[in-house]
Amino acid sequence: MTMKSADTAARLCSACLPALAARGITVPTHARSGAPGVVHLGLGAFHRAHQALVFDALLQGGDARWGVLGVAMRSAALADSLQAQDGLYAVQVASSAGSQWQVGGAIWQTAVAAREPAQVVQAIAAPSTRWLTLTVTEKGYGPELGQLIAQGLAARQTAGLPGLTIASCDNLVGNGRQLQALCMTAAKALNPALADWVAGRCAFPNSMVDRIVPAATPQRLAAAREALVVADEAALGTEAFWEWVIERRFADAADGAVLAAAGVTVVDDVVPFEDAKLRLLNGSHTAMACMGAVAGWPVIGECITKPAVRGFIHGLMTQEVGPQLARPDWSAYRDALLARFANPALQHSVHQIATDSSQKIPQRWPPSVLGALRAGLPVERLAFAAAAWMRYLRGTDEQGQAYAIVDPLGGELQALALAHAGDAAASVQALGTLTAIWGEVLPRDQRWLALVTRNLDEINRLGLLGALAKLQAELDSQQGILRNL
Ligand code: CS2
Repeated sequence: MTMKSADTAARLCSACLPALAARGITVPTHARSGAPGVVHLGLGAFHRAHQALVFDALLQGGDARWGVLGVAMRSAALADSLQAQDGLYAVQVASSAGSQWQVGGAIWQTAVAAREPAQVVQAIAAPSTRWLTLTVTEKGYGPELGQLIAQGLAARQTAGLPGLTIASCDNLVGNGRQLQALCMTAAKALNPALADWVAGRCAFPNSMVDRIVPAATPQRLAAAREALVVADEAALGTEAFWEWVIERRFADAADGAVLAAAGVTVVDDVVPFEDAKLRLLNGSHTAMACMGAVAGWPVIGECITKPAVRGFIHGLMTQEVGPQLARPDWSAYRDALLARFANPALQHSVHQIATDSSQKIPQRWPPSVLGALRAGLPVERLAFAAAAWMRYLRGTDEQGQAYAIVDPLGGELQALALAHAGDAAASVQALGTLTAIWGEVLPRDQRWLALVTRNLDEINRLGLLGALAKLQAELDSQQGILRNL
């Protein structure tokens, strides 16, 4: 047998499951065929290691309504790989206690929206479908998405079928409401009676989802191959922690109890959880991503183990962001986050997190800056993070290594950053006043702009680590003065 035929033959598939179970790997034993009850848009790593495993647990418990038709929005490669593996993929869950492989079995079918849109519309309109879930990333929330969903809902209405629970699971503020607005606009444009039907029959819960799931690396695929003996092109690594908090707002009210029994937190108001997560976890992530990219630290685990960065992130969460939050246990969430960031098994690339920063920053930083300014809290670390982003946009690290700015506004932002590279004040005038990123108020706040300018100037002169040390020394001496008053 040649290497090639050995490679193509030995792929993860249903027939492999008994052998994997015998090796101590957790595998699905539930039936994995039939009509899916869930259509999921956005087949990325996050969904497969988070929600799809919750659905897998429900299926394993005997509730056959949670099989998923997984829709990749554009790229066919992953959907086709999963199809070739009978929808199966392995997840390596790593905690301080060690790591364990698990095979997820909730994805029963796949499709590609760009390649077969009619199939997606039909799936949304299928009698078995009860839920439509989404992880299409921040930039996915455009009119096209609303139109795709509205077409499926129109077919449901025509067929006299019940409404759906339509749950956005992206890192947006009020993600359910944003998706609802998008779908209502598209429904109205199709037909006003459809808009009434959607408003009356479909539910758009807000939802906070949390699990760190880095994109798979060649190392992870090699580890999967070693653990499973067969190849798995869709393998992933993640942490043990996961959290899904969802608003009690369902097309079928009984689903709340079903999800709660699987470990999902069902609440009347998701906002306190969403604020804490977007601002503490994602806000810190984007800060470390920009800092790490500039300084040449490739993964979050390396950033957070540098004492200067750990101190900075701890201070950011404790002094500037945390006191504004309504989540009652935010300081425990912060402490857990510091440990999660340091998980050495994750190898979470700073460049992956820095991708699409222009779409992520609006949820992650400006609400905290505005809240801190209103509450009289410090904003020095948030200003440092903003400055690090501006330095990041130049596309070359401090060792002179070039990297790509992957962002829908990347070309424009990089051109602005490079045009003013040596002049912090001009950079901040160009990049700190973009209302699409910072909103209406911060671009006019001279105190804020001056703080960002000072930090960018120090980064330019002293390097990222030098500027960080100087900031910390200044903050320490301010604390000292306050203590001595
Ligand atoms: C990260 C998130 O890539 C990013 O922007 O901040 O994917 C983060 O890992 C998840 O939201 C964690 O729940």
